[in-house]
Amino acid sequence: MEKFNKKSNIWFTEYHTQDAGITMQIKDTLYHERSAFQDIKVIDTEEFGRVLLLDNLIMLTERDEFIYHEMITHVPVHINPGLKDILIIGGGDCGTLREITRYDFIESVKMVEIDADVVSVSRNYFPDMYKERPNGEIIIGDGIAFMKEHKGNFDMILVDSTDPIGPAEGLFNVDFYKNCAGKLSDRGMLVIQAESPYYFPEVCSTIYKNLKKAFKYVIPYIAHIPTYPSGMWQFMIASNADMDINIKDKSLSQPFAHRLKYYNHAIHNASFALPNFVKGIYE
Ligand code: AG3
Repeated sequence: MEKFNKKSNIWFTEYHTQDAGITMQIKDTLYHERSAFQDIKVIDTEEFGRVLLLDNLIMLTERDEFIYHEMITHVPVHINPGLKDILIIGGGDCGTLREITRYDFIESVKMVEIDADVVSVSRNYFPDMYKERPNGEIIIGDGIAFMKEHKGNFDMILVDSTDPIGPAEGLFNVDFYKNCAGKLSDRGMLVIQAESPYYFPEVCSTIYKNLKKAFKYVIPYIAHIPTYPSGMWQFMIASNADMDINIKDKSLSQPFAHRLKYYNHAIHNASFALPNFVKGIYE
C-alpha cells in the first residue's frame, strides 16, 4: 500500500459481512443529520466524489450512480414501450426520477418518498440528481400506505428502496407486492432493486419467492455497480401479463442515447444472463 499517497487518512467503510466491505478515503463530511426515519450523511470522497449514506450504507456516489439509475429504468421501459403512468416508491435522491422523465411519451410520474430530508439533501448536494421535472410529481409520504389508498392504476411501479432492514422493510413483503399487483394496468410491471446475489443470496431468494406469490412472472436481471456490496446487483421485473425481455422498440432511448453511460441494447440483453450460482438461487 506504500505506493498510494494517503491524503486525509480518514476512511469510510461499509461492511458487507463481518469480514469484508468497501472502503474509501474521505475528503470532508458535508452534511450529517438524524431525520425522523434514518441517519443521513453526505461525504466527499477522493475516489467516488460525493456519497450519500443512509444509516451508514452507500445509497449512491456521484461517480457510479448512473449505473443503478439507468438500469432500474431503461431495461423495463424497453420491454414494455407503451408506458404512460409511472409510480416510483422511494427514490428520494431523484436519480430514478431523472432517468424515467427522459422519455417524452411518459405522461405522468409520481414519486412517493417517505423522508422529505432525503429529497432536500439531494437538492442541495447532488445537483445532477434533483431537477424540477414538468411531468414528475414528488409526494412525501409512506409508500405502503399510498399503495393501499391510491385509486387508479399505473403502467409501471419502480421500487427504489434501501435495504430490507429499517424503513424499507415493508417494501419487500408479499402484502405490499399484492397491493402493487392490484394497482397495475393490464400489461403493467413492478420493478424492484433486489440486493446482492453474491453476499445476500438468501435475501434475493426470499424477495423472489415473495414476488412469485403476487405475480405470475418474475424475471431477475443484473448490473455491475462498483460501490454496492460485491459490485453485482440484482433487479427484478414482475408482472401478471406475459412478458418477454426483448427490446420492442430500439428508437425509444435514441433522443438521449448519447447521454447514457451504461445502458445500451447489448447490455439490455446481457443483463438477463445470470451466472450459474445466481440462477441456482431462483431454482
Ligand atoms: N437504493 C439503494 C440500494 C441499496 C444499497 N445497499 C447497500 N449499500 N448496502 C438506491 C438508492 C439510489 N436511488
